[in-house]
Amino acid sequence: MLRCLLACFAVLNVSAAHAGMEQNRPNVVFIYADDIGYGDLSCYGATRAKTPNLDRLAREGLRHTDAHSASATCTPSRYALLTGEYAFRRNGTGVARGDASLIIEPGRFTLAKAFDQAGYATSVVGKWHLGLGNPGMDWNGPIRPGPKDLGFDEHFLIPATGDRVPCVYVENEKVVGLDPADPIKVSFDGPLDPSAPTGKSHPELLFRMKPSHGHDMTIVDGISRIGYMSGGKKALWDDETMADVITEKAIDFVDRHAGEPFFLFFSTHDIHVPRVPHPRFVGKSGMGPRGDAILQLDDSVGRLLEALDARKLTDKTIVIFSSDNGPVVDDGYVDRAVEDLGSHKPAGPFRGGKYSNFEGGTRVPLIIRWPGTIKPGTGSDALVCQIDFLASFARLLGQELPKDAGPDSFETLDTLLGRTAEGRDQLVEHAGVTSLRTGPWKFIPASNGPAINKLTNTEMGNSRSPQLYDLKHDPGETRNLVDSEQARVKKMQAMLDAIRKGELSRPGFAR
Ligand SMILES: [Ca+2]
Repeated sequence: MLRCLLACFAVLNVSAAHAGMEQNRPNVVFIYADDIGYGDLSCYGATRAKTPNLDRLAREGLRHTDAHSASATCTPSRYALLTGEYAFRRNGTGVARGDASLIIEPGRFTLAKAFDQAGYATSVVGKWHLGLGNPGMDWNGPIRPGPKDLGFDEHFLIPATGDRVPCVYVENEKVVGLDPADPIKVSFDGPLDPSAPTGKSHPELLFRMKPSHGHDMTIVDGISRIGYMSGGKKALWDDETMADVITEKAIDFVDRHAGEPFFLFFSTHDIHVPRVPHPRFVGKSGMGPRGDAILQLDDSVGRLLEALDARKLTDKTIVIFSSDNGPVVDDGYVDRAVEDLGSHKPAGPFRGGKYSNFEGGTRVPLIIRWPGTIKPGTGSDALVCQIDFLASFARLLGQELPKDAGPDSFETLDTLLGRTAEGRDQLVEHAGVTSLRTGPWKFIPASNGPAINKLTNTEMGNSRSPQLYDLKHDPGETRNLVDSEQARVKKMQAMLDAIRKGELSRPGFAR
């Protein structure tokens, strides 16, 4: 009897240890949407846009309400997410050209590397926009260095953005479907063939979408883009199927790695411009292509969640959803985004949006689901930032950060998972200037930048005088308290200066 009890105990013990192991090595699917605003999802208060799959994720997980991307535009946000370093510390991390070389040095410790070192299968599928190759790279040869040099085993990429050439997919260092007899050339310095029609010279060829500002160079799929490309005709993507193509690639990765821990960075193109959703979504939102692209994004999320359900992976997978920056309405194409917006507020209660120093620039949705660990349907208003994923996941995976990695990435795992309500005690919000958050306070230093970006009609939060807002009582940043809070302003300016000088890096960081 005793022997039997002992044996049973041993079995229980082993399975408990195994379960613990599994909890320590969950799969991670990080869905990174593009230009989705705080107010764009029904689980964040939208009433005209319906996002049932994201609502499901929120219902089953934790919804953060003071979460931030590291910057108010794509490239710097993504740079900071992967490296744990604020983009303002590095030259060349602004919005990248379509022919930019890789902006993160090969071999550097990244978020993907943390998973890679922990023995995970790793992949990035979707929008990259961190540059590829070395300067002057030939797109017809091997496209490297790239994600493989930063900890991703495999990749399937939109190299830059939908509105920039080259309009081709790159899979594991090669342009997909490239005919060697029709080589690709890419230029951002001027036309490759002065006789080739552009959006500017031949607007009658723009059967799908016309530009509202810029975006008037090479025409692909009836849409003119930023930059010039020639050749590669068979490799050109089709905008209407882009979400389906990358969603299927993401699910294929899950399928191939269902039996081992995996990290999937699924970086959607939705809802960036040009917004050309598949015909099955067209007209369904009542808000034009921008609203229809929100529905398409939600559909991609739903299909990925279903794929996890069908493979019985839901319980051992952390799913994260967030956005790389705040929302923008007219971002360069005539797509009725402004006209059809109605009462919809893409940035929710916040002021500004993509590009802006106001909260709308970086305050984004962040939903995290981890069955068995995160209590379903919970919320957190702690101050958190995507830049902390590096240090936080390193801890979860039991990986030590190299001393010189992730200077600005603080380990905030318990906050991200809702185990504590204590958030960061300071955060830099990066747009035209660097602003500082401490608790409910937001300090925006004086700057000479324009108050309004006239092209996108965005309030930029620039002012010749410094600004201080109490977001707890004034989330819309309407009452500047600089005059009545001079001591606080001084303190926050000093702290911002110290952070910029690298004096308040994460514990243990050393150059
Ligand atoms: Ca973006």
